[in-house]
Amino acid sequence: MTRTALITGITGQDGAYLAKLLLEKGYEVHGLVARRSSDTRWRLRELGIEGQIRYQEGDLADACSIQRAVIKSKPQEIYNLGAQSFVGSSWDQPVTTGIVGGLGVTHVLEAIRQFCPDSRFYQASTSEMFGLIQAERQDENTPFYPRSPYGVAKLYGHWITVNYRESFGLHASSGILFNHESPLRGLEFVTRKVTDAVARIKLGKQHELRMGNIDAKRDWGFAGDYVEAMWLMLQQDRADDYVIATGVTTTVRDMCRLAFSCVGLNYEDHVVIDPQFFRPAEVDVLLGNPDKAARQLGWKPSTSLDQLIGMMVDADLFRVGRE
Ligand code: NAP
Ligand code: G4F
Repeated sequence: MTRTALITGITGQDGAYLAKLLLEKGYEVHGLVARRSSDTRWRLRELGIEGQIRYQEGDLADACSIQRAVIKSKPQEIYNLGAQSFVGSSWDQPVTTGIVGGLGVTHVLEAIRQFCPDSRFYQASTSEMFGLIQAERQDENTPFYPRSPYGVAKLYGHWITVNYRESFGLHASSGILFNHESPLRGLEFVTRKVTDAVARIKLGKQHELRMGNIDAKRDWGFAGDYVEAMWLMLQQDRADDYVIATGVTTTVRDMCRLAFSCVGLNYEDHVVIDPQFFRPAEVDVLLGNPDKAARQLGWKPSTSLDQLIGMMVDADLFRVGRE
């Protein structure tokens, strides 16, 4: 029998890769799309799946629209990926970030509780919840210490997921995913900002790249690998929480070095440090321990940072070259 999934945030990086994965597995895929004045489906087009999705209009801030989407799609699996996901903007839009990324989770869980209690639920939690890290390598037992309105909102989303699992027996899992990137990453995030600039500088369309704290360290993986982990979590008999990471951390500086070296350039000749890109509070270092996911889900990342950045630089060279 065909399985049905509902994805919130389907127009985002992860939503697009997850939709493709589920379609390949034979799912009927419904996607929640918020009303916007401009086109948001470019990633789905890029992956050649725009016409295969059943769109449900709705907004995570609007509980009625979430209920309607759940009732209409009757999903066996619900992946809640919708959020204002850019940490930097969360200080400028703290309330929206909290309503969508925090309370919005409760809107979805309540709709499940009332209309489809047997559905399985995935919550897009984040390593940003670790913030000011309390252990050198962060795992499922590491205490949280969020450092941004985004991290605080996501922590609410994480705990309400755990709470609905424990209170009502919902099959609700939380994936604590570390940074994951791809050629479909938004241009505001640091890897894509860098690979786009590398392409522009190489092709003579830009000369310098203005950056913030390049001493920050992140555990970066490939989004295509990480959506596999989301799906695996919902195939388990028991819902649980999992850290998904590569177990390797790298400075933004070294990621820049790597990206510029892909086109034979030296990052030091082009990167300019600009205070406007520093944050009110920084997450200095993230390093995940994905052992539980390896053990229980059989999940392992398949893409190194070198391969990932190389793939992103190639895609940006191709795109910028055609502009
Ligand atoms: P993304 O590219 O920024 O996508 C965010 C998605 O959320 C978009 O589809 C956006 O729709 C949707 N959205 C925003 N506000 C909404 C609202 N009010 N109602 C309904 N949908 C709304 O993010 P991503 O990188 O794919 O990440 C997916 C999820 O994983 C997010 O929750 C993020 O916080 C979390 N996460 C990401 C990472 C990472 O490294 N990528 C790591 C850990 C956790 P529009 O296109 O209409 O704006
Ligand atoms: O790429 P970023 O903006 O990602 P950040 O803040 O780590 O958040 C991403 O990963 C989280 C998982 O840990 C997700 F939950 C979240 O939704 C998002 O996907 O910044 C990475 C690092 C930061 O330390 C930032 O200060 O890069 C540093 N950085 C230095 N210069 C910069 C810049 N970040 C951006 N965006 N732009 C810069 O110019």
